[in-house]
Amino acid sequence: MKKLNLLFVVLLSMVFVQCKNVEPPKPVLPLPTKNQIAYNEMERNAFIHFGLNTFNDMEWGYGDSPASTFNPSELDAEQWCKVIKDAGLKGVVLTCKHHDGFCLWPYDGTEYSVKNSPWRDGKGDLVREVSDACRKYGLKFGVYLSPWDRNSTLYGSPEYIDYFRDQLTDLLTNYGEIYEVWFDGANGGTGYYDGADEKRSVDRKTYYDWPKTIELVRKLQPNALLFSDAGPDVRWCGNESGVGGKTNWATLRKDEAWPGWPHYKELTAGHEDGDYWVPSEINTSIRPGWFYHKSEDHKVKTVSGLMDYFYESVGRNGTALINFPVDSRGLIHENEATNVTKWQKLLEKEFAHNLLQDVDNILASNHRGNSSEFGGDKVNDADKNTYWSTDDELIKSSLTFEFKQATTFNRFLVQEYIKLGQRVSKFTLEILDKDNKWKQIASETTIGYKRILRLPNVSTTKIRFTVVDAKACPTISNVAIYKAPQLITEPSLRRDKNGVVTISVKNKALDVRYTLDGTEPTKQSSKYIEPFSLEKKSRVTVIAFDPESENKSETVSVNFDVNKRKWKIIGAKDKYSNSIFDGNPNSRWTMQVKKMPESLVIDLGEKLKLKGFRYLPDQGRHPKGIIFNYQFYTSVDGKKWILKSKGEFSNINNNPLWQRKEFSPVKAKFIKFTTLSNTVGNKEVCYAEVDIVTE
Ligand code: FUL
Repeated sequence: MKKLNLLFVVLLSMVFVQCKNVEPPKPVLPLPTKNQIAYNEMERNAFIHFGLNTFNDMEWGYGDSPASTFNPSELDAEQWCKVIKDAGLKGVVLTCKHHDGFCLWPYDGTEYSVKNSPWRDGKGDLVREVSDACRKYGLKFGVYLSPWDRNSTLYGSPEYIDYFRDQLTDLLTNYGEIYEVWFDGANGGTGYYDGADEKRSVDRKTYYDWPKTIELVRKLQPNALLFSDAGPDVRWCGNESGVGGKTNWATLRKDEAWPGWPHYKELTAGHEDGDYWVPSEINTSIRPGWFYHKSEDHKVKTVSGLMDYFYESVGRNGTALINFPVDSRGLIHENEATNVTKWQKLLEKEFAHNLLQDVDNILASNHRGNSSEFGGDKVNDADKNTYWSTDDELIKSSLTFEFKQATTFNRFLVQEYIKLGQRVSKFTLEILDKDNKWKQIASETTIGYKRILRLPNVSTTKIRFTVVDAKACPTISNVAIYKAPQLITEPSLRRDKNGVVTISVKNKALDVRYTLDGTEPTKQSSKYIEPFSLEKKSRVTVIAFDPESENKSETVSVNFDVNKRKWKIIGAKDKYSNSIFDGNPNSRWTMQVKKMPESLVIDLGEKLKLKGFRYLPDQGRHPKGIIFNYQFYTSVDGKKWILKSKGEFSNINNNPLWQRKEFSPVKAKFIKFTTLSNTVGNKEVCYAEVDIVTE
């Protein structure tokens, strides 16, 4: 009888536990706003850089390029939107005014706008055309308005702030709903400034009186998110190469970081103890430059490059903002259109089937209050508003997914229920191996809105996901696994000082074919077996074919100019000096010089007809000596020099890629590359590579 009583009490209390209303976990502050959550869910958006730079082959116009040079012949904003929509992107941010001050709408506060261009006989309004096209294609529309204005005479004075706010008011009142307002961090410096032609420095923290501008945005567009280096609503990820932090907190000690903060590298990871929710936006361009340059037509990110970008942005708790440098016709170039459409198709394939839908059992080490509301199955119910959680004190906890049959996967996706804050700081993934032992296949830090891991193919009947540490009990809303098709990464090419070309592929079993005449390689083209010597200026085009399927890599094409065998640096004794023409972007020659300017003089060993030069800065993680202001001279005898090019490598600090400068052709045997200043104002000068462009 006693035993029966006890059983009854146990059963009753079990029923009671099941029925009692278990309190949800307490939120971990700070929390996202509903607009920030909606923004996270957009996942991938488009950036458009278009303006006078497009027609003047520049990255940072000085503010003096004539408005009359803005003349797209076939501008079609609907073509942009169609490409963007087909790529699966959800929003568009347009550079309504870049640093050069030129307005893409007929703003009545300046003459420096589309109204003084031949485009649409000066009657055009590009902001109108793009915002209308966005609405037609179901895309959200956002505006980029550069705080720095290299054209305005007012820049640097208090009156400029009124001018800037007036422009902003125009954009935020006349073009419908705006989802994002983008303020660039590049601020102050040399410029045309209506003829003053001088340097105007501003205090980034105080000059703009940002709080008032923010108030204005909130009033005019209450749903718009404000982007700047450190927020207030969305932050920069600290680089322009499209790589989010593996550790990526959406939280930030914003008051320390905003506005204008030198420690911008910290923006990559955010701050675990951040007191504001400021998620990261991971912006990059689909080409090396932000604006269109014909010379970069063959440098469009490949599908595998775009895939890397996806996993390193959306897959790392960030929102992707991929830039399209609209070309001088006023269209998104076909190379971009082709690659982004393929990108979207591949993403659809990779995430076509969540294999966890076929799971037989999900075991939770604990679920909150034993309530089914917080059960392990909530991570697999396709409902973003339900989640698995544990009792408050049980932070370390796991979910085990059991399959009757061995399942092969290579992608792991996990999402936190961020309405209750970002909590997890460490998690692991294990599989049950053939000997029935747990084997760890990943150990990572943060999750946030979304985290995706790319893994080698693994086959198992049990997968264990463990939250090892978190700010409070975990709240996991979604877990998924996929088996993505194999993607063949394109080969890479380099040529050394002696003209020897090496083609590298990740997978040695691939059949690598190349051409030297610019045509697309086929399976019948020359087969790459070992490094070969390339004497003449040529374009090498390569494809890696999978011998076992119809799969092949993207096409890679590199223009190699003349051979550098005879080149000599005059006066250089440093053993690293030859790194500057070894064809290896990762080797470099760094110097501490006594004073600037510093000149690099090269004897080319023969007289050549030059029409330009190229410079690659330090490619390291913490680059040094990046040249900013330069002069480039040529000479036939090494004594009498002609100045052929001078100026700045705009935006090189944020985007340290190959720089190319062209000039009118000239015969020369010697070149002199002079550094007037580097990007940080110290006495370091570094060259990863230096090259010439011959006619
Ligand atoms: C940078 C700018 O200076 C570039 O030109 C570009 O607009 C990029 C998105 O932001 O800071």
